[in-house]
Amino acid sequence: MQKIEHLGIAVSDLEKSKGLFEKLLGSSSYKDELVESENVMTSFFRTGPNKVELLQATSPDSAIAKFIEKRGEGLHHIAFAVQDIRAEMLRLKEEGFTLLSEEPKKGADNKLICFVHPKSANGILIELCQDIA
Ligand code: CMX
Repeated sequence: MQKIEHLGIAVSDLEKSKGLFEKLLGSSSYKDELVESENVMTSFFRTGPNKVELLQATSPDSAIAKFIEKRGEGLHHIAFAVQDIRAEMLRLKEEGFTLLSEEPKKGADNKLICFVHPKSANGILIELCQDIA
């Protein structure tokens, strides 16, 4: 794993939280992106070499809606940058982690992504992301 690529934060009201994070980080969001396949609207901030991703559900079926219903707003996942996502997926699978998909999927911000189930990672949802060249 190369570095923490971003922290994902589940929010109920993206516009309101964008305002809050703009004040907190002292910078503006550089991108809003709808990820239809995941039923989420996202907004990204840069913090030095890392990023913060705010995620708002666009449907009651969204993992973000379920998360907020159960746990409230807050830290949702930690994403690590990887150079070769398929190799990391294989390595983690062999180490006994539970991957949420057999193949990487197209995620937000021009990335190939794969999630590791929080139940196999000390209660933390982990995302792997590889830049799409
Ligand atoms: N962190 C830690 N625990 C979590 C969690 C999270 N983010 N989300 C759910 N859980 C817990 C639940 O509380 C539940 O715990 P209990 O069994 O103790 O009650 C357990 O995990 C199971 O949760 P579930 O909602 O019943 O559902 P699943 O087993 O199907 O969980 C999950 C799958 C949580 C990994 C999935 O729903 C999820 O969050 N996927 C990621 C989706 C996502 O973030 N998409 C955005 C992508 C945007 C991008 O490109 O970056």
